[in-house]
Amino acid sequence: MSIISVDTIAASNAPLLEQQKSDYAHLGGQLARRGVDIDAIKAKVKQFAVALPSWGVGTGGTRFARFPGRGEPRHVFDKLQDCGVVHQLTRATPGISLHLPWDHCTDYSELRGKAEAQGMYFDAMNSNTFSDQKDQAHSYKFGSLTHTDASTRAQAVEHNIAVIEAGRQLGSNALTVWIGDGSNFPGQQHFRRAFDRYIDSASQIYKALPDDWRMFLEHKICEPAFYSTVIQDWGSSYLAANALGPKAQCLVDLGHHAPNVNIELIVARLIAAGKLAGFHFNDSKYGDDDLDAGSVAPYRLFLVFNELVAAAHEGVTGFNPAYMLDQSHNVTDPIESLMSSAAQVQRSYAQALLVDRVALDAAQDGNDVLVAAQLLKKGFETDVTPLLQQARLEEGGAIDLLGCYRASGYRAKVAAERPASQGGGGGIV
Ligand code: PSV
Ligand code: MN
Repeated sequence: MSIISVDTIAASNAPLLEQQKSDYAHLGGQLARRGVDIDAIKAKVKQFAVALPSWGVGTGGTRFARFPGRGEPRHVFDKLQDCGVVHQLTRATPGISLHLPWDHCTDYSELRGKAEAQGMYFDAMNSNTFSDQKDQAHSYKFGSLTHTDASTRAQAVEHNIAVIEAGRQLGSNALTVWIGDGSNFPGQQHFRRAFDRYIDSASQIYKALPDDWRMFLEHKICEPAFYSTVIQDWGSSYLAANALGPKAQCLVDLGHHAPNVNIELIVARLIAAGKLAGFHFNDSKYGDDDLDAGSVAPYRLFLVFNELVAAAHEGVTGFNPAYMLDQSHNVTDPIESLMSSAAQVQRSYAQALLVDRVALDAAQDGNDVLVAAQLLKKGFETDVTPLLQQARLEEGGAIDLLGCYRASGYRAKVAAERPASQGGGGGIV
């Protein structure tokens, strides 16, 4: 089922075909001189998928304000359709990661059927115990899975189990747990007891996982709790994943670290420990800014992929990370941001595939520092745009993502169908 007509995509591609052919051949010639087969890299890029966050197709905001765009999705079916546009043009985003109860739906089999008709499936499910829902018996103001009150913890556990059940109906096979639990004042929380309560609650959720499911534990250095966070870093996440068992692994959201933290090193450590669950890709300048992937620090994204490609190349056992975007699109059309972020993640992957692993091993073993550094730079500095475009073209996508999307008039069309959503203030008064 196509949301953007096949003719629109063909019309957008037509004037670019000749130039595309020659750019691809030129890059192919350059790579051949390095002993790299461009078609082999293209085949790997075509296999690569990054899941879309359902919450990413709506305009995001800060705690100060949100400025909604036109044609905001009204419900999960609208979100699914917007995700379908991203996938149709990029051919790189067949998975959708849902967030409950934001994406609550009375008929999950209908939702699953619609996704499948779009050639899509449901990736990891996310639970929300970081905000209170209408008619909820116990408040999460002072925590959820780690709350001092047993009934509040039980309610949060129950919600996670309901999310697993919804995910089972949707064909998902993973639950991502991120909690906002922590403290705002020194002394507010007994650190060790709060962590113990987390393990106790999380193990009840773990027990409810179907056999073929994984549980992704997502850490975050701060926010919404500003003084301390229970699962604040990969160390806490790793301790928890170990305590829970083999199905529990650590999810790395790129925005959830202190500035200057070496995220690629964390990735390498988790791979070595067999505990890398996967990623929430985004970029950041100050903290959890949820900026578009690679928009600020593309080299860092490349270095993360360098670790991933190295692990795959070396055949590390159990290495099977899940890839998702997690961004907040505050000032752009979310569909445009998601498309360019998916392409950016693919770009980093392709560039990492170009690194000469044999030469890098030799340079590392021989302490040839500059050559090692330059081998990485050589991959990163290669403009793989024609390769990405060719992969999309061959899969029925758009050579020029933005051009095609804008020519389709999709945003204006949905703006006419969907009532304008309210903007408004955030939490600051
Ligand atoms: C928290 O900052 C986070 O990264 C988690 O993944 C949430 O599920 C998501 O953002 C949406 O709030
Ligand atoms: Mn995240």
